[in-house]
Amino acid sequence: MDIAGHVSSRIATLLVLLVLAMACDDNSPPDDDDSATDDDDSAAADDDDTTAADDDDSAPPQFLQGALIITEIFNNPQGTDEGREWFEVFNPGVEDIDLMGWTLEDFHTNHYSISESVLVPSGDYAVLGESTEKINLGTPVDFGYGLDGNGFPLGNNTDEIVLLSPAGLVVDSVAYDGVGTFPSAEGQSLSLSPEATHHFANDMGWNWCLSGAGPFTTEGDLGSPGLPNPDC
Ligand SMILES: [Ca+2]
Ligand SMILES: [Ca+2]
Ligand SMILES: [Ca+2]
Ligand SMILES: [Ca+2]
Repeated sequence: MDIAGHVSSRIATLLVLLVLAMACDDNSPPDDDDSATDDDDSAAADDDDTTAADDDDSAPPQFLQGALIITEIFNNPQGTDEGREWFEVFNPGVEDIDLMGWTLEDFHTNHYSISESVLVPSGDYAVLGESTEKINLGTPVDFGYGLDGNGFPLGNNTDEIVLLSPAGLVVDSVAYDGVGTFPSAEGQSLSLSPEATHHFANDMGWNWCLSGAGPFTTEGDLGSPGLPNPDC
């Protein structure tokens, strides 16, 4: 091929590439760079423009596993359990977390969606329990999810607490079994060892002990709702 032929061949190649470039955008489908309803970020159905309800500012925060950690469980209060159960979560991150839109589940029948704002401050705790009223005998419950049957009852021997983010991710779960390696007693909370404050470590019964802190109720129940757990 002579030089002229070579040059025209290169031009033809460039033209083909140009046409191909015009036919698609510069990133992954199915979005594009224009100002229509989609764009080049990764969030589906939103864009970078200023139209309300579809820009990037409205995307809910995304959470990773371990963004919250279940650190204490009071599944068996002295005497009747009604209105007095609770569990504690810890936020190890640098941002406060609002539990609105989060879901509590177990592996069986219970399913509870949190529909109001419940703040878990960075580096701090929140206590979720059956009641914020005096039926709980003074327990500092931050959010009441209701009583047995209409709430999130905690089995005294075997049960699970599963925390799901608004996107449906299991951020943490604990499946406890009083006849296995998890401790169990009436009137004492299950307390996670401070050295095991991690969403994997709290799956292991040997990282939990019966709390000797408190008492936190007039009945003498032992635990540390809303406060750091003592060493096991
Ligand atoms: Ca119970
Ligand atoms: Ca009881
Ligand atoms: Ca876990
Ligand atoms: Ca505690």
